[in-house]
Amino acid sequence: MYGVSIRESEITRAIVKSALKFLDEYSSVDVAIVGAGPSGMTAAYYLARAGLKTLVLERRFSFGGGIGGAASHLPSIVVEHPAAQILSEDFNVRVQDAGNGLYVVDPAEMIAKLAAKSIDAGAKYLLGINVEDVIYRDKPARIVGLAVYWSSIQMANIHTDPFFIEARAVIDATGHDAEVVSVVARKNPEFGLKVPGERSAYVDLAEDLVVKYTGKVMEGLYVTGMAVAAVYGLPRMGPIFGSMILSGKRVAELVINDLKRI
Ligand code: 48F
Repeated sequence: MYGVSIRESEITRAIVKSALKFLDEYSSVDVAIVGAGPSGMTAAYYLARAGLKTLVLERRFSFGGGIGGAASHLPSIVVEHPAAQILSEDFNVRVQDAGNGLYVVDPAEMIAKLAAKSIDAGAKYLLGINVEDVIYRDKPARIVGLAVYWSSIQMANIHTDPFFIEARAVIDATGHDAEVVSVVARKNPEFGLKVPGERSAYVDLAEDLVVKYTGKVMEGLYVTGMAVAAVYGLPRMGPIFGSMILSGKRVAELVINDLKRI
């Protein structure tokens, strides 16, 4: 074909060699982000841009988390100041003024550009990987990585032991269920974490509080995006995404600062 004869076994070798090299290299990272939604991808961009070895683990085979479903499946994402400027200036997303301090962006463009910008900055993504658990140390208590397996195994509902990824910092960007903090709270009660879940909607308050509470929940473990609302019992904000961008940027700044000091 096209002057080259393709051997099936060579296809297999090309896949296996490059995939195993990747998994070998990324079994230990500076930052592991769980979830490729708006907050996780924003954090990935700033962390990678700062030179940190950054890996995003996403259960689905696709980027974007809740961006694609947008506002009740209508193809417009609403953001406010200053997230609108950040999307425009740092991610080259086209932003339209909708009046009343609101701006709209195309969800497909937002997904594509958050993903592309973070990848170009050096972040790596593993799609189709489910994060099941964390790795911890005691005395002092600290999260030091993740236990993961393929999403297809989770969907098949069969048991297999996970493999491990060590990280200097883990970021829970899993959205409404705060899955990473929840598993730590459930399995390790001595760490004193609680996940009360988000409250009903109060947009103005929620947008500010999610950013304000973004950050470290215990040594080695940080939370961003809607997971912040679940962990701190904050109100939800529904179909407005500005705080997801600001929260992702903020968690990156905090982690960069903390890792510089270690
Ligand atoms: O839900 P998601 O978009 O989280 P976010 O960044 O943004 C929330 C908004 O989309 C929206 C909102 C804001 O107005 O209310 O909902 O906080 O993305 C979370 C991603 O994490 C993946 C999940 O598939 C989704 O793409 N995820 C969740 N749990 C796991 C996971 C897990 N255990 N392992 C791997 N990926």
